[in-house]
Amino acid sequence: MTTMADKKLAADNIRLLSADAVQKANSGHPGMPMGCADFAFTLWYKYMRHNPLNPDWIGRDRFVLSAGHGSMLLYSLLYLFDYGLELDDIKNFRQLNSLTPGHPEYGHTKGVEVTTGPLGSGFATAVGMAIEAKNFTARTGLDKTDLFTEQKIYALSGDGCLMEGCTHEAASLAGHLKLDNLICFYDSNSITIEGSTSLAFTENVQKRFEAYEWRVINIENANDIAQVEKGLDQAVLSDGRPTLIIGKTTIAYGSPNKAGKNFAHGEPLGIQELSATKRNLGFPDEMFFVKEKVHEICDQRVKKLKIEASLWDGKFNNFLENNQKESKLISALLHKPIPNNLLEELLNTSPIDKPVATRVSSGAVLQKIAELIPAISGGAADLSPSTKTALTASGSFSADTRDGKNLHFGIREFGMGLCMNGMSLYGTSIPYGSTFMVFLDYVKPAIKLAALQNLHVIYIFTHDSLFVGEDGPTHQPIEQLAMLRSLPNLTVIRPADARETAHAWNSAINADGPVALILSRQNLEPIDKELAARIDLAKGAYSLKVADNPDLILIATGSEVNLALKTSELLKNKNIKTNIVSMPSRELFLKQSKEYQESIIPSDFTNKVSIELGSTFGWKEFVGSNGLTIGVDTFGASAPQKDLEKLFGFTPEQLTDKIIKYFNL
Ligand SMILES: Cc1ncc(C[n+]2csc(CCOP(=O)(O)OP(=O)(O)O)c2C)c(N)n1
Ligand SMILES: [Mg+2]
Repeated sequence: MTTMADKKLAADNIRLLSADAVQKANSGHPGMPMGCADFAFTLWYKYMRHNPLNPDWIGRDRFVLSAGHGSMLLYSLLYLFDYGLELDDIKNFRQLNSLTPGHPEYGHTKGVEVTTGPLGSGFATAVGMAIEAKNFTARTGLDKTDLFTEQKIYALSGDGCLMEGCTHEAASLAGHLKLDNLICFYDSNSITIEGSTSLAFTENVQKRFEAYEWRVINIENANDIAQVEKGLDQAVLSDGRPTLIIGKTTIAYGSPNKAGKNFAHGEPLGIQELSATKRNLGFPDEMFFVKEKVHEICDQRVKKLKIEASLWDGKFNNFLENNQKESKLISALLHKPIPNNLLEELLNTSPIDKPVATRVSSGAVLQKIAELIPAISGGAADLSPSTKTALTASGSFSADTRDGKNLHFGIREFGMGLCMNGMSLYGTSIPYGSTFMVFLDYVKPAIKLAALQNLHVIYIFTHDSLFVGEDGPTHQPIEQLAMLRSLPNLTVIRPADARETAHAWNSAINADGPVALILSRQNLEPIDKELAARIDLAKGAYSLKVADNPDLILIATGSEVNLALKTSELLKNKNIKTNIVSMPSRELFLKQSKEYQESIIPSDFTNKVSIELGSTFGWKEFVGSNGLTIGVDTFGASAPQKDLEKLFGFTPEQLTDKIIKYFNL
C-alpha cells in the first residue's frame, strides 16, 4: 500500500530533481515543475494508463506537456517511470546531444508525445489527438469494446497556454465536438514571467470554458495530493464533455523564499535557496538525490502497468482475430500502406485533358486517394466548397457521427493545423487541412511544429496567387511561397495543371514529412499531351521543352508554366530559342544529384529567367546573378484577373518585351 506520505515524497523528489537539473545547467524553468509535481506525479502514478516498456503502445493514454518550459517535470517522470532516461540524462539537461533538451522534442526522447514550447500549441495538439482517438475507434468498431473507452488524452497547460489564441480555437472546437476523452489541467499559479497574471489576464477561465461547453473541475489546492486525487477521480468519469481541471498551485512550491514569485519561473533557484528547499522538504543537501522509497513505489507501479498493458494486448489481439474486416482496417490505419500503382490510379482520375483549376483536379484526385488509403482524413477551415477537399464518399466527423472522415475545423486555421499535428501524432491518420493560401499566415506556427516533428500532414492551399482577382490585396498571396520554402523539412509543391496535380498528390502521399500543395483558383490549360510525357514531378524540376542551343531558360511554377510556354512561342517568332523548366517543387529538386540539377539548370548558362506570380525572393539562387526574376514584390489590387495580368506585366507580350530588353536580345 502506498501511503499519502510516500506519494508526497515522490512529488517532492520530482521538485528537487527538476530544480537540481536547472541549477546544474544554469538555465531552465524550475517553478512550474515544482508547482505541478503533485498533480503530475498523481496522474502518472495512479490514473494514466501507459507502458514504459513500449512507449508507442496504442492503448496508452497520452500526456501532452503544453507548458513545455516545464520540461524537467516530464523528464523527471520519464526517469522515475523507467522510460529509458538515466540520472546522467537529467544531469545533462539542456546540453548538446542530451536526451533532455530545453523543451520536449517528439522523436528525440522516448515517452515525449509532442514537441512543445510555443505556449498553447500542446493543448491544441491534444485536441487533435482526442479527435483522432474518437475517429479511429468509431471507424474500426473498437468503440464498442472496452479497450479504448477509458482512453484519455491529458494535457498540462499554464496561464500562458490559456492566454494564447490557439487554445481558444481548439477549446471551442473540442467543446463543440464533445470530446469527453480530453482532460486538460490548468496550472493556475497566477504567475507568468512579468509578474502576477493580474497584469494582463483577469478573465474568468471557468466561465469561459463553461461557455465552450466544457466541464470544469476546481482543485482549490493542487499542491495537496488528496485534493488532486479527488479532482482526478471525478475527471476520469466522463460526463460527455471535455474536462478542464483548474488547479490552484504555487509556483516553485517548496522553496522557502522563491515560492509564489515570478523570478522562480525561468531561472535557477540558486545554491543557497536550493539547500534551503531541500531542508524544507526533509531531503539531504545533495544534488540529484533520489529516495529509495520513491524508486520502490514507481518500480512497483511500472510492473503493474506492464501487466495491465499485456492483458490489454491479449484482448486486443483477440479482437483482431475475431473481426477480420475491422482488423484489416486497423492495420491500414496504423501502417498506412500505399498501393504501388497509386500514380496511375490518380492520373486516371484527374481531369487531365481540359482546362481546370488545380484545386478542382486536386479534389478529384483526393476522392481516389481516400478510397485507396483509408488513413486519409481531414477538412478545411470552413472553405471546403472552395478548396475542394470534402470527401464525397464519407460523412462528417461530429459529436454524433464519430466515424466521418470529413472534419469541419471551423474558421480556426491555427487550431486546424495543431489538430492535424495531434491527429498525426495519435498515429492512425494522414491528416490534411485546407484554406486559402493567403491565410496560411494564420497556421504557419503549426506547420513549423509539423516540420520539426516530421509529421506526415498535408496542407492544401488554394487561391494561390493574386489572380484570385476581385477579392483584392488582403486575399492575394505574395510572400507566402517564399515563406513556406524557407521552412526546413517542408515539401512545397505547386503543380502546373491537372496532370502535375496527380503527380503532386502522389509525391505528397509518398512523402515522409509535411507537404504543402499550392493550387490555383483559376482554370489552367492542360500542358500539351506531347510535352506532358516529359513530366517528372518527383524530381522537383524538369525540362518541359528543350531547344537546340537555347538562348534562354525560362523557369516557371504552377499557373505560370503555361504562361512561359506561350511566351516562348512569341520569342520563337523572334528567333529566340528557349528551354522551359517546370519547377513544381524547389525542395524535391534540391534533393536531386548535382548532375541532374546541372542538366536542367546549368549554372554556367547566363540567360535564365524565373516566372512566378509572387515574391521573387529566393529565385536568384536558380537564375544566378545575371538572371532575371519576374514576380510581384508589392501588394496586389482588387480587379478582374485580365486587368491584373496587364497591371503586373503577366501577359505573354509583356513578358516577351521584358525578357528581350533585359538580355538585350
Ligand atoms: C507562444 C509563446 N510565447 C512566449 C513564450 C515565452 N514564454 C515561455 S514561458 C512564458 C510564461 C508562461 O507563463 P505560465 O504559462 O503561467 O508559466 P509559469 O510561469 O506559471 O510556469 C513565456 C511568455 C513561449 N514559450 N511561447
Ligand atoms: Mg503561470
